[in-house]
Amino acid sequence: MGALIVVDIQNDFLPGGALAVPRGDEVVAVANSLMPRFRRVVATQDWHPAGHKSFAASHPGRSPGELITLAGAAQVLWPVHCVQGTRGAAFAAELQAERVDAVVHKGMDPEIDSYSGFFDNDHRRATGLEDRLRALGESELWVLGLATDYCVKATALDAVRLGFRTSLVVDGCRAVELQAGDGARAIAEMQAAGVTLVTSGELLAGGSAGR
Ligand code: VGL
Ligand code: ZN
Repeated sequence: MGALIVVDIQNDFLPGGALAVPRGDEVVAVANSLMPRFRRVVATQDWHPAGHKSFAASHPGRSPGELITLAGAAQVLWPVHCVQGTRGAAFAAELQAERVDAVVHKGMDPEIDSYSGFFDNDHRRATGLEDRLRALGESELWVLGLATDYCVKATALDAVRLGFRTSLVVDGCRAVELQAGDGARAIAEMQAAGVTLVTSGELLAGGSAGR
C-alpha cells in the first residue's frame, strides 16, 4: 500500500516562474522516475484566485517577502503566483502528468493561504486529500515536490499528524530559502515529527517502492 504525493510541481515554482524555487526544475525528473513505481499518485496544485491575500500586490504598499497577519497568523507575502487556470499554475511541462491519478487543489479561499495539501493554514477547512487517501485505503505516503520549506513541509507534517506513515523523498524537493538554511531546518522539523527521510535512489533500488 502506498501513495506518492507530488506537491506543487507547477510552472510558477520553476526557474523563470513568478515564485521561482532555486533548482526547482530538478525535482521533475525525480517525480517522473518514481511515479511509475507507485500504485497511486496524487498531485497537489496551488490554485489561487486573482487577488489572493497571500499576494503582496493585494496589500497596497507591501512587497514580497514581508510578513503580515492574515486570519490571525503570520503570513509571508508572495509575488502573484499560481492563479487558477494560468500557465504559471499548470503542471511543469516535463512532468508526466498522465501518471497522476488525482489532483487536489488548494489555496482557493482568497482570505487564507494553504501550504498543506490537506488543510488551509488555520486547519479549519480540509482540501479533500485525506478523504481521498482513506477511500483508496492508503495509509503510507511518500512526499516530494516544491517547496521544501513551505508546502512540502506543511503537507508532510499534516500527514504524520493524521496518522499516515510518511516518508520524504529528500532529493525530490527544493526549498525557497528566504533565509539560508530554511530547507535544512524544514527537513529536520519533518524528521523530528516522525517523517522518514529517503532518497529516490533507495526507492528505485527497492524495486516496487510503495506498492
Ligand atoms: C508555496 C509559497 C506560496 C509552495 C505556495 O508551494 O511551497 N509557497 N505558495
Ligand atoms: Zn501559493
